[in-house]
Amino acid sequence: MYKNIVILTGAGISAESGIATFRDSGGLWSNYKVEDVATPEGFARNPGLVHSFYNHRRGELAKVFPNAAHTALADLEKRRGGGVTVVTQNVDNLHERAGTVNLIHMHGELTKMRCGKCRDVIVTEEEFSTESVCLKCGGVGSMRPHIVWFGETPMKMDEIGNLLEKCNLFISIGTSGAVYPAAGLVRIAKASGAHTVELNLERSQGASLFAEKIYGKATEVVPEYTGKL
Ligand code: BJW
Repeated sequence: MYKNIVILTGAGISAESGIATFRDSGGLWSNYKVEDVATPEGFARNPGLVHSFYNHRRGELAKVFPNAAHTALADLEKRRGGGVTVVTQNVDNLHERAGTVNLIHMHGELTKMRCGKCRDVIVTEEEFSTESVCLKCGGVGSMRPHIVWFGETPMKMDEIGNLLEKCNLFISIGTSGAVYPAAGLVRIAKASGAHTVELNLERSQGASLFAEKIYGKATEVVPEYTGKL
């Protein structure tokens, strides 16, 4: 019986809900240049483009629903009554809409914006532009997506490190293992003595680091695996 379970999720868990992944063929990075829409430098160069990229994705998120993999993780947390935390790289809100409560968004959230001047964070479903005004400090054009771009520090890293130190089971779901520090979390879990499992459509870049690997669609392999825990 595993006492403390940490589950890392990536874009693959939301793919069957209809949200595009990043690096699969036809993924977001086939249509947009990472340096234009997912770096602070890109935002400084062309904030209008970055706002329209995230406005569009926020709009798409409102049209989709959690799938059987999100629900299986929420059920696991309820059934175990503690000791299960989902650390997601995803900026969508499908885990919380499925019922997951112990959740860390390490790369930020699509439904939040923050002011680059006063740092105030708001929850929103609205569209933003270079004319948008911060309701707290009145700054014009200072609002930016509450998202971790390349070169920025992921959120709640200390909390994630503490969880991994106590973890007995680390499950990685639907991530290519291409982006650090998320891709390195498995090494910390292993150093803590945790059993490590990869559930993905195909071998990720870090597949060799996992003790157990199961390949298939998230909506099939996740309920099957978590149903046994
Ligand atoms: C399915 C499926 C189905 C599909 N069922 N599976 C050189 C070496 C090492 C590191 C670096 C380096 N140069 C720079 C770095 C650091 C950099 C980095 O990692 N770069 C790499 C590209 C090399 N990282 C950073 O800059 C990070 N910050 C940082 O390092 O700060 C320093 C620091 C470190 C530690 C402590 C403190 C400080 C920040 C990274 C920010 C990432 N941001 C993004 C954008 C978010 C906003 C947005 O959404 O717009 O986050 S990038 C993008 O990639 C997004 C994702 O969260 C992230 C990971 O992608 P993910 O989830 O893995 O998706 P895919 O598409 O890659 O893979 C999907 C997988 O699902 C595939 O395997 C499919 O097979 C599978 N799949 N259908 C099951 N149905």
